[in-house]
Amino acid sequence: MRVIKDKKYFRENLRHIFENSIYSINGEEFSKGRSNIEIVKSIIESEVKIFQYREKKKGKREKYLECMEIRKLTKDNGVLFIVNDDIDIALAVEADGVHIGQNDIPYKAVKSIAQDMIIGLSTNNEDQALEAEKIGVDYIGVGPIFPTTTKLDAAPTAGLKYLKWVSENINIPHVAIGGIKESNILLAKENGAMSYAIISEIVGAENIKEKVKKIQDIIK
Ligand code: 3NM
Repeated sequence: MRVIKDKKYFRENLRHIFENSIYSINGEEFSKGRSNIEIVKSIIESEVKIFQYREKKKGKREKYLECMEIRKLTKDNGVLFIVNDDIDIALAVEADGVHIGQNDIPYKAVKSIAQDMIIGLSTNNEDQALEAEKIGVDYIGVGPIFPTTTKLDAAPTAGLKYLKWVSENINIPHVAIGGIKESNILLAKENGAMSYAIISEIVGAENIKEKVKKIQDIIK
């Protein structure tokens, strides 16, 4: 029987889906001239199972149109699709989830309009992680693990110590983020990372499939 990978399936299997997985995020300015859609096709072909749409430079309409196309591609291939920040777009395209930051609309407000969605929250320290767990967030971002120039307003590097603390003290799924590369991902794994959110190292690779394969071989 073919499993229907809808929101309910993803919610019930979130931990399993996150464990030892790449969580790929787009970033067109680092993509060597390739469009977000081309990147999504490559990451799906590379068998990445979690994708977040994050776009800070485009207008709502363009983002919506890209997300419509990405929704179809991810649905057809059983990929968990999360939209960063834009709850309206996440709802309109029927994404599986939405990811918010500490300065966005608070979790409870998001939950009130997107009850059945997976909701992720970025955290940079222990207090934020404990609070996220307490209020019922589905998963947390943990970072920045390493210095990154991809996110201009990134918090100071939280480091491997924070990651290790989360792995030992927080029970909801988490994804390590910030400066993760093929060359340092083993350190994140050794410090308890459950999954790995990566922008520049993947979208900026000449050969995305080869890069993903190399990373998968390290984290599996
Ligand atoms: N959020 P790269 S770090 C989007 O710490 C984002 O919450 C972060 O990009 C956080 O893999 C980051 O190219 C950028 O370093 C990650």
